[in-house]
Amino acid sequence: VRLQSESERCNGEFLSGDEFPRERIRFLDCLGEGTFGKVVRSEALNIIGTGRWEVVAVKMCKETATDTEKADFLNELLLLRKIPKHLNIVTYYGCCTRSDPVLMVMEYAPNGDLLTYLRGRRPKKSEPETGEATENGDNEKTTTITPPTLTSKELFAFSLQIARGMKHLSDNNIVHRDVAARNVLLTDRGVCKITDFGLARDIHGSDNYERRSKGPLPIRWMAPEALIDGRHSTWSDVWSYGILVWEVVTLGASPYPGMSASQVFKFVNDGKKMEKPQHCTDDLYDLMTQCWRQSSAKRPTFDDICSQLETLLEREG
Ligand code: ACK
Repeated sequence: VRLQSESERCNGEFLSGDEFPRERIRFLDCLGEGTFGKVVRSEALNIIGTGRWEVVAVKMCKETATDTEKADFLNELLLLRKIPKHLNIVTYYGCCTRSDPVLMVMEYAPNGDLLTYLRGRRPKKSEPETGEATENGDNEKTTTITPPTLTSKELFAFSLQIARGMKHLSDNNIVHRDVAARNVLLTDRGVCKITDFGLARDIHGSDNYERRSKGPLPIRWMAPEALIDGRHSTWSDVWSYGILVWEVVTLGASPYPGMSASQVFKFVNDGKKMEKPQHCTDDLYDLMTQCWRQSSAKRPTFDDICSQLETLLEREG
């Protein structure tokens, strides 16, 4: 029933001015493929009124996508197009819906997703080729460690930008439901953009969204109330945001290291929290643990989080 009413809603709304002529899109290369969709770096003629071909990202469903996956894709399209523009939310440009495949055109973020970016900035161990002589004249393998290239100030700044984007979503009654480093994009100027609104919901008029459909769940990012009875809200987004900050501080580690999904489920339900990661300041860990308060009402708002991070950043100088 849900699915039907969603696609009916789409058919009505698609007749608006953001339909973009498909022939003015040139596909370049595939940026990534998920289970049901792919994102292609493309060029679109005059999509932002410059009269030129602009580089954009085009998201589309695969032909093999299930009905639920197609519904998630259309949900993302419908939701993204009505979010008022914000620096820290990926900008939606337009769509092609009059024939298949349905395309969603959005701004291109050259640095890809934050998770991959963070992992790529980890100190690397470089080893000379086997048998290659080293400076010492021997030919044993040596290991040189490259220093980390991200400062704690930069990591705070990423966290703050994402919190600003999340505040914008909550101000507009949108629950994202999949807040994670993999769902943040990065521009060439280091600007964070929240993306992937496939699971997001407009909760106008209700405080909570109860999940009804089945699908893979981002268990390690989920608040206890979302895990136990599918209750999603801005407060459960705050919890997930705390996990995202943990990912940022650990340069993209997987939350609850060494634990299986069912162990995570039990751990979180028992009211336990991840320990302070190495190199994490007390202040930032304090912020994470506020986000992980068992009682959702006791968690900070995104507005509080922004203020705390602004103070921390000022202190960094
Ligand atoms: O790390 P990535 O290149 O960043 O791999 C994923 C992949 O597509 C699947 O989501 C990339 N991607 C998604 N949306 C965009 C976008 N708007 N700009 C640039 N890359 C994008 C993402």
